[in-house]
Amino acid sequence: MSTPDRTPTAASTVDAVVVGAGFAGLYALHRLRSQGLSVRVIEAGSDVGGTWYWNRYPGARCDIESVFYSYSFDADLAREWEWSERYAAQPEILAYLQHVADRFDLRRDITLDTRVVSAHLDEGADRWTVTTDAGERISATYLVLAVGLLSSTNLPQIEGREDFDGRTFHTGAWPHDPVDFTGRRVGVIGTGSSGIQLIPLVAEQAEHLTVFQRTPNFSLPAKNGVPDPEKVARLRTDHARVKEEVRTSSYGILLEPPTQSALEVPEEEREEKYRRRWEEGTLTGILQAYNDLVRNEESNHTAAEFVRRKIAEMVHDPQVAEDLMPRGYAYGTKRPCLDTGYYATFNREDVTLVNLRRTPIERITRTGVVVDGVEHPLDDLVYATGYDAMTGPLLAIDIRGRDGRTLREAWADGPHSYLGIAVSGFPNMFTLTGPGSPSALSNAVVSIEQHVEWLADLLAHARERGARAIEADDRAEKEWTEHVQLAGNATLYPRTDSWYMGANVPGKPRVFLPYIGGVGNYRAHCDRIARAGYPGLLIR
Ligand code: N01
Repeated sequence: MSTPDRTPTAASTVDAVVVGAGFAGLYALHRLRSQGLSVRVIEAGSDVGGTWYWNRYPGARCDIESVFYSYSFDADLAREWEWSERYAAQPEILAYLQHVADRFDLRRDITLDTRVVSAHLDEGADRWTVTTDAGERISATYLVLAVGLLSSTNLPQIEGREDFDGRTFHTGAWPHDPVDFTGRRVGVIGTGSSGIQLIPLVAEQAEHLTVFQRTPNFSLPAKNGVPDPEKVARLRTDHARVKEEVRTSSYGILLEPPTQSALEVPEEEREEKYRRRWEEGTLTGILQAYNDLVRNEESNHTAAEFVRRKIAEMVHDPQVAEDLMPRGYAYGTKRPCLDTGYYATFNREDVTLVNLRRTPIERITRTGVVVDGVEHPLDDLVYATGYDAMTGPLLAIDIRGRDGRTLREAWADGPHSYLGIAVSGFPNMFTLTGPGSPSALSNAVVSIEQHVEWLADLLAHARERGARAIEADDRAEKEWTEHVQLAGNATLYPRTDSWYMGANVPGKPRVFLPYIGGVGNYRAHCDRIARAGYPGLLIR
């Protein structure tokens, strides 16, 4: 592991700079290096792990079963590593990524504690000059952006935010030392996946917890426990086949694809299926019970009603239950959540739910949060307010391509890309699981492996031909970007304000960011393109 030299230097030269050492960056390093490329990974954190390095809030865990939320590129790695839980908690996932870094001797090419501030194209040479906050300049043929989908934290613009005198936290940048909430009055703003995971644990410790909820979310119980022994055994004995099934599925997980509409079956049968899926405790179990839940409002309503009835069963106070029920948007169009004891937390005497749908936060003061003229006194305030998703981490870097055009300018009306990985005007730059790829609508690890492997093959193809530059063709990019929007528009997603639509960040263009065509279909499409010699890319 190298430590950054903070004095400016002459540019060092490598084949590829990879930005980020999370799931994507680590695998990109391993794969590209094994093809003989010289690679430098630059990582802002003090260790590898990406999302799982930063998100240390109480309750942080994955919501895709860990046996599948793991790399599949190495059968031995998959066989050796034993997950202790069905949904592993953050420390265990971080330990896994540290293990991967050590096992594949990755650390020697990773520079930690260092942020990439800019990447400028040298047009004549088709190379990137990457500058870090340590003052280092690196000249690279390829710029591989593995910056994560949800890594630019979003703080709400609430009057008085800076005035608060107590401790403040954001779930996505949690302190490394454990935070003790014992005896404290804690406020949490936000009830997305992060808030829903954190709230039950903070409630157990705090003297009093106040939850400020703007939009209630749909959450299912995780039914966490030990990993399913059958799935573990199958992975051990039949790794290749399981891997193939996962990779060709819709979401990158093992789940029988639904064949019926929710409206095709009698109500009792539908209820029974939802009940079984609820008991199974998976993120997409209910959403994938029928084939039209994200397309047909009436079908969706049946699932939404089922979850609302469950909330009513779990929450004792009818008004609190009503306040916790999502209404006015379709189930699944904000990312659903998996929780452990979330709804029951609101039965505690020491937990208050403040419904911001009735009255929004007026302001934050030195001592608390004011809603409807009433101050809720707080010692600590936790922002579980999410991220500038998908484009935020890319646009945080000063990226300049052809003619000095910035990526921010190129994406002023929303991201444009070919297959979510290449951008016209930015030759030799690649966005791993970028906007326009299935990424956020999938098991991210499966999508990461697909992008890294496809990119590695593409680079090998170009290098064999002595090509210096690879760039998305403008027309192919337009067609793909339109296709991504058309696919999104055929669903209920665009009707909802969510981070999928960029709606959580003021001023962000409203476009559907991920590609909803399905992991398996997308992979097949990318493979066809590769077999045809990469039409849609200019390789010269
Ligand atoms: O963020 P979010 P997150 N006043 O954007 C509220 C992944 N993830 O960090 O919906 C009041 O979902 C906002 O309200 P509204 C996963 O993909 C995965 O929770 O905008 N409230 C919302 O309730 C997830 O989807 C895991 O009305 C304000 C909340 O803050 C993604 O990360 C765990 C507000 C933000 O929810 C993001 O999740 C955690 C304001 N001014 C995260 N501004 C796993 O389990 C915002 N809010 C793997």
